[in-house]
Amino acid sequence: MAKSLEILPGVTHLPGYLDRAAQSELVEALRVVARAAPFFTPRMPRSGKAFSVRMTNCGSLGWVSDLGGYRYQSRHPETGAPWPEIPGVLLEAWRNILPSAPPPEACLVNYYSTDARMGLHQDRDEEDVSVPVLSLSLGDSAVFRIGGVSRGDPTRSCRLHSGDALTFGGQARLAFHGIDRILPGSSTLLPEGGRINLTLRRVTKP
Ligand code: MD3
Ligand code: FE
Repeated sequence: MAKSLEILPGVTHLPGYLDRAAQSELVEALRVVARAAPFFTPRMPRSGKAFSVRMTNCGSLGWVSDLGGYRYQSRHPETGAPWPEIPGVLLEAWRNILPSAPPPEACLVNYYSTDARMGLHQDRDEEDVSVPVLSLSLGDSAVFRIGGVSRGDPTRSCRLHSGDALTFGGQARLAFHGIDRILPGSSTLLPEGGRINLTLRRVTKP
């Protein structure tokens, strides 16, 4: 069994959960996902300002953001096609890490070029926040920041490396969090550079 660290209440870090071969297999599976569901540029609901992170999804539901708001929907916002299925390697990780959780419905795929970031936010578009979120990182390392359930709460930062898995449950499920920056050249996994983060989520109550 790989090591597992409770780095904060509700946050479990499994450093190097995926070995290099599993990471490469996952990248290939995600290239197939992205052919069916191309990366799109989400926009902020009020301002229409583009995110620097590009996104796609797999699963029965996908997270999207545009002038109409933040939401989960069953189809790609640009092609109108249903999202592709969640690759088996990800369902296996979910079952392994969260054995008592109901199956995930959404897998959000975030791509960070080396200059992308994600501001502090809460994930609260899911009906069921009793189930933890599972995050997997691939490619360049990131400086991740997490605070408390109020925006002004003190924050801590830690680095997320390729192959790391984290779960956010309990009091951390509604914690503010974000990505301060990507560390260019810190991984050779993605020939194009940058970072992919996957978040697997339960959206509806089972
Ligand atoms: C804590 N993604 O997709 S992963 C997101 O690296 C998101 O792309 C970041 O924040 C990324 O919403 C951070 C770590 C993470 C993901 C979901 C969380 C932390 C979380 C949900 C609740 C609390
Ligand atoms: Fe988030």
